[in-house]
Amino acid sequence: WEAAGYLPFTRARIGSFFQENPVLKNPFVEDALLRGYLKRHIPQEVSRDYMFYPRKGEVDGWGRECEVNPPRLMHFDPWGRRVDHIVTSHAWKRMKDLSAQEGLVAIGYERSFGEWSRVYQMSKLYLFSPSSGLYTCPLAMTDGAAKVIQSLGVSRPVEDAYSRLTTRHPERFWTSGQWMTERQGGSDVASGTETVAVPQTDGSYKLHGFKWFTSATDADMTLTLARVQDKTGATIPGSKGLSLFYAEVSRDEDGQLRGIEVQRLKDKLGTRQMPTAELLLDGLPLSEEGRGVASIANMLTITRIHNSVSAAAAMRRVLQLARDYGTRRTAFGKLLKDHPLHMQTLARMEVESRGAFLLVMDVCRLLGREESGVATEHDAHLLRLLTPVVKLYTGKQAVAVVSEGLESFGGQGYIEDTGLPGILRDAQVLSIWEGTTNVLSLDVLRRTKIYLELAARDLAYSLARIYTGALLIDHACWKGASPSDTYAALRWCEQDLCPVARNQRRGHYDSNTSLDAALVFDQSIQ
Ligand code: UCC
Ligand code: FAD
Repeated sequence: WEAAGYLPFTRARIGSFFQENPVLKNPFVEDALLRGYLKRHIPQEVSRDYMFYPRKGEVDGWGRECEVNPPRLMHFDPWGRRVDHIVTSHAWKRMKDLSAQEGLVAIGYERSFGEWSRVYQMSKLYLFSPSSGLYTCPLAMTDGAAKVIQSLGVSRPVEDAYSRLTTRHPERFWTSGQWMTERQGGSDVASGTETVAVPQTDGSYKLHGFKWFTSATDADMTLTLARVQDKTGATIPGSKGLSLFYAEVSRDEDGQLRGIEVQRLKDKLGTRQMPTAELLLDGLPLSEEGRGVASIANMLTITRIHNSVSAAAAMRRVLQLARDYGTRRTAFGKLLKDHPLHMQTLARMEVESRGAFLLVMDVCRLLGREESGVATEHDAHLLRLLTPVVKLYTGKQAVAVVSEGLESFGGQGYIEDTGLPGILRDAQVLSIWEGTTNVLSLDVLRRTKIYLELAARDLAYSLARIYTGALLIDHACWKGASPSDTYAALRWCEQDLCPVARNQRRGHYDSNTSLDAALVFDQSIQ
């Protein structure tokens, strides 16, 4: 530099070193466990890269565009008419077309791979999810709506809707919303739902209410809950009074939304790629009266499984980037990958990610068995029990693993336009929507017929950890397994597998209610 007549770091010169960015290689090829799992369970000819990872590279760019060009709400047109138009990016619309073409919902209903169809579908979604710009959210609800319609019977007025939700033709493809949450409560839907359904003379209903969270609000239709009014205007309180309704989101000749007003879009920590709105609405009937929660439960099963797929996928994505970065970044004279402590950190994340993947895929396997009519009674119970378990466990794991993952990039992990912070922001919602950790733990508790409320969360974690340990061991015993599969199983089993037994031994469930409350509300300092 000096011989050439100038020094680094003078004036506008910023030195000669630039860190190479982490490179996302082919996520299918890079994922040894996914490939091993597919090789083991799905016939060889389907375990091909092109069948699982649609339009590599191109999709990543669209996902990023969804993040930097988020949806916005246009309340009025230039001439002052109320239009409530949610403007989305080109990339978001392309995701919709691609999703139809790739059959990301359709595969589950075509069932070309028999009982393994759900594993095939969810493997594709697992690869698509981290690049999808959150398009997996409307796909989850679309899949859930198709499942509800199928379970209630595909007849008018929802026959056409069902064929649109499950088509591979982009021009016919519809997405669905899932509007359950109102201001009084999203967990306690039975007490929180104020929306009323007023019967009309033609047999339809007008819904009047306020939906507090409605995601991917650019959907073509929705399923929602309301209380039917009798002739006196009275409704039945609680769960028994709730019915499920189908509503198409359409516009009249003047371009105005029929029966829906968009109050505003939510200003969110993450998931900014997709709109989440507050709505006033009206619609059409679908379920028999009083069976609203039970009818929409099929949707919850599907969306909770999708949630878990996204959680496992987020962990895998951050790990793939972190391990590539480890081969490019030098600290204290050697590459990060040559620092044993750094490798231990990534290995711990890897074990969590492998466990999450196997747990998610096992639930998909059970779903596929149930849907293709080969499930035993035991399989059906296991599916019902493990659905909340996998959702609550992977939702929490995703936040922990992704957060650790960001740290593995040092300061760059905190820098917005690397795209890394968005992975953490988006992971944070996975434990909140579709049932919070506590609410799902209580659901698990009810399934196991144990009545110790304070143990609910620890019990759910214990089930997740023990069952996942068994899956890791089972996979390690497969004749095609690698030494890493065995090592991952050992590492998992060395951890605390059963927090509920430990805490019960220590008496933590005996009389803690008042002590917990005193601790939380502690004001004792003088
Ligand atoms: O958050 C939302 C969308 C976010 C965007 C989509 C993301 C998808 C992933 C994307 C990845 C990127 S939508 C809002 C989600 N909201 C919830 O999850 C609500 C959480 N609350 C619960 O889960 C509650 O447990 C309730 C509301 C389901 C039930 O509470 P209740 O009032 O105490 O009711 P019961 O008594 O527990 O259940 C009523 C009936 C019973 O059937 P019957 O009457 O035959 O005895 C239950 O067995 O419903 C049945 N049931 C179920 N059946 C309840 N839960 C289930 C279930 N999970 N599966 C089967
Ligand atoms: P609350 O029910 O008030 O819960 C508050 C806290 O209390 C939580 O920590 C919970 O675990 C705890 N808690 C509640 N009950 C119990 C109990 N019995 N025991 C112990 N702890 C308990 N909803 C939709 O219907 N459609 C959507 O499209 C949709 N999109 C969303 C998008 C985003 C980005 C977000 C953040 C939310 C969305 N939701 C949607 C709403 C979501 O499903 C609810 O926020 C969620 O179910 C929790 O309900 P809540 O907000 O009323 O919280």
